[in-house]
Amino acid sequence: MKIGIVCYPTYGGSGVVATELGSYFARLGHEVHFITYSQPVRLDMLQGNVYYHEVNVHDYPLFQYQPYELALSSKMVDTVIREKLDILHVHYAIPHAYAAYMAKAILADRGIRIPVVTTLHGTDITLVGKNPSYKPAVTFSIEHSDAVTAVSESLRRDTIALFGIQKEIVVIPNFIEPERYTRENEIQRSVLARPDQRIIAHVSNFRKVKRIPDVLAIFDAIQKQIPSRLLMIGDGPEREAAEDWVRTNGLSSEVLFFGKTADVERLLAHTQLFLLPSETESFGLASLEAMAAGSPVVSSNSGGLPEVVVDGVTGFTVKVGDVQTMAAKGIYLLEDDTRLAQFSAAAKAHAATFSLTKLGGQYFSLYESLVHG
Ligand code: GMT
Repeated sequence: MKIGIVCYPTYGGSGVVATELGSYFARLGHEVHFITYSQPVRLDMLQGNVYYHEVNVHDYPLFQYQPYELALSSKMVDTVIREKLDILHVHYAIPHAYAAYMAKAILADRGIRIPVVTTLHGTDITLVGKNPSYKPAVTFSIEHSDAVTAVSESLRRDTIALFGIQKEIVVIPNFIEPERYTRENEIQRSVLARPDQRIIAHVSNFRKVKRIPDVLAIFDAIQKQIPSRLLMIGDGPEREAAEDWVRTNGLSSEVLFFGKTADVERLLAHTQLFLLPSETESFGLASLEAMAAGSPVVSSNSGGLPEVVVDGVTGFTVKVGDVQTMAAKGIYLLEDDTRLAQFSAAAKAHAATFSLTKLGGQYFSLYESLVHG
């Protein structure tokens, strides 16, 4: 099959999911065409069967805002025609579903039929999409996609509640490749922590929604009772304030900031507790990745997180903002080696049920039903 994928090319979860899914289909022998404004960060262009079509928006002094959707629709039209694509899969509704609707209409005018799958990822619905200035266009383009998927049951419910969507929304959860997470790797544990310390980690884009001050408060409470190090992985607007807080509170030697790094899996391999206290999270891909690496998770219970983290089995889900309980759950996990090993094994086993082979297969069945149906 010839598949067009539209996504954000950055470190965000939706871009990662789109890139990993496309790479998987390419490995299976399908032709995968990424259409976006820069090369997706996780994309290996040398793997074969993978193509990249850059969307260029030209600056013109008349425009206060550059018309990205127009350039994207036009690039989709060109790519579908030139590469004879069978299907377009757009990740993140804004503005991709809208641009895809326009591309489809233009192509229909030229007698070309192209089915469009829209995958909703979270903030396109819960934060951005419900903004009244986007709502009619987002609602329309979701309704007019040939198929709509959401990454969790919670996001499916939110989409129906916020937009009154009538169209069926199929839940296909995010995935990992279990074989990529191994406890053996070339980063020495001694580089990260002393032998007597536990290793705690957080991975995100350091936006407000991730509640970075909660991550630090939970860690602070834990390290007062259990010697620990915190690995802060990722980058974003809240990072500077977090670094200030760490310095002011004398924790500089116990909190390590890694920024954006390609070593996430290798760092997670040493992680014994993962923290994700987000305000809202449609899925929380980072928590699934941590579990795949064998780390239990203490997260908030918002959005789709309880669909990923099994409370009391693979970690704990706690009310948003209740940092005291989150810290207490973290201490409970870290204070007992046997208990920690049990939660670690359960986390790894549960994460394996979200395999790319299984969930990629669900996406592919959906493609087939639209292309041949
Ligand atoms: O976390 C973000 O704000 C980034 C956003 C994205 O662009 O990828 O993440 C959303 O999609 C991820 C992949 O499906 C989910 O794992 C995240 O939970 C979701 N983020 C939120 O709902 C806040």
